[in-house]
Amino acid sequence: MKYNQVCFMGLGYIGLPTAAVVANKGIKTLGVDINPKVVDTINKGEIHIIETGLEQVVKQTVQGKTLRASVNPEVSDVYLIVVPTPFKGNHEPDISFVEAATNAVLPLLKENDLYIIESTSPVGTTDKMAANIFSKRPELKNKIYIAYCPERVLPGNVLHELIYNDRVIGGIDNISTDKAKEFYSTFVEGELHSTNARTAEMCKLTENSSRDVQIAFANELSLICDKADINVWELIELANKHPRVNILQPGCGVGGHCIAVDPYFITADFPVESQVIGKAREINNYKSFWSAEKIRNTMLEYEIKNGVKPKVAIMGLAFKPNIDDLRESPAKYIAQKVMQSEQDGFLIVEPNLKEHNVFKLTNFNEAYEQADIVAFLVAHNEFKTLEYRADKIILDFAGVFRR
Ligand code: SAJ
Repeated sequence: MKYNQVCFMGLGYIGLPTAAVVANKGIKTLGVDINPKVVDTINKGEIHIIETGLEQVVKQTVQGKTLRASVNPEVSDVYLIVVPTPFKGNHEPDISFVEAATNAVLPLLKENDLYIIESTSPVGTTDKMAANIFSKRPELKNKIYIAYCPERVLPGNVLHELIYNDRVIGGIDNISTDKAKEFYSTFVEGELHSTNARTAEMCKLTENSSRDVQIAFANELSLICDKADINVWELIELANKHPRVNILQPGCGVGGHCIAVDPYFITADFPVESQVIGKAREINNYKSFWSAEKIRNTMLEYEIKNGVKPKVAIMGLAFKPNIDDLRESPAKYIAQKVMQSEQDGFLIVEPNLKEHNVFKLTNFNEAYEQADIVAFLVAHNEFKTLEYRADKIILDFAGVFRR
């Protein structure tokens, strides 16, 4: 199938790399974003997000004229909805961006077009959007193809995973699934698995909830081990020697914009049934609160014992190791919480950032040298080069020294 133009609604962490990969296949691609600054940046061949290797592909495809950005959608053959689906204050999913993007392309749709939602969405969203489309454009009923296909890429490795990960594709009918598979086969080398739209929607939520539940188990173990005076890292390593046990690593909480968010899309719609999923969210959130309390209590104990306030190094602000992304970061939350009443005596470290608009950053070696209490919140590679120092109080929430 030859596509005259593919239109991506949303040029964020997933939309932009996917648009660039499609454009790199020589397919004319239009990226649409409501933010004119983002559109200008991309049209200059530059990017507004951080992702390894992305700037080069964007530059190449913009220069080669296969990728172009605009604030308005244009008539195309394929429309991909790749906008954020945040949640509201009460953890109810907010699909208003998906609705707005759909309404924006609605007048442009024509016979044989393909409309795909990639945004993480509550179960039933694709059917809802299809009903919306057909209510306003009844002449398109059975004439266009509608499908849901979630992304699964890991921030930091997006360009590779976009091409090599398997994908799950669910249409509102079999022909829609087939048409969507045909489109993805233009750039995906992983296997394309067919299902229906509701299963594909639930599959995305299940993947991230599964990881959240598994991390919650590790975090719960870390709380038990702290009380029981057992090294949780050693415990997990030993338990994982069992051929059918594979426990993840505890940390200072779960962050990012996916794993800490998507499970709420299940708990909001299935509150009675989703007991484990809901509890896992609570445990992972509690772990951040507990870590902040632990730091504050250790500071108080130090002050009582030594008669002076301690210097405290907060090691890491990112939401996971070796990235500079602070969105929904438990480490950032903990830093803010422990510094709430007073800011003196804290050395904040984030080796992946040059500067931060709130925190004054210190080099990791310097902070380690100067601090009386060292709280490792993220297991960045730089921290693993440090030698364990018995003369310091080390709170290792991230398993840097695994002790
Ligand atoms: N974490 C732990 N312990 C672990 C592993 C992770 O505490 O053993 C923490 C991390 O520190 C971080 C959080 O979990 O705070 C999430 O990190 P992650 O690396 O597990 O996942 P994300 O959010 O970067 O990306 C996830 C991926 N989903 C799964 O692995 C099931 C990715 O494939 C998805 O595409 C992405 O969410 C998304 O966009 O949904």
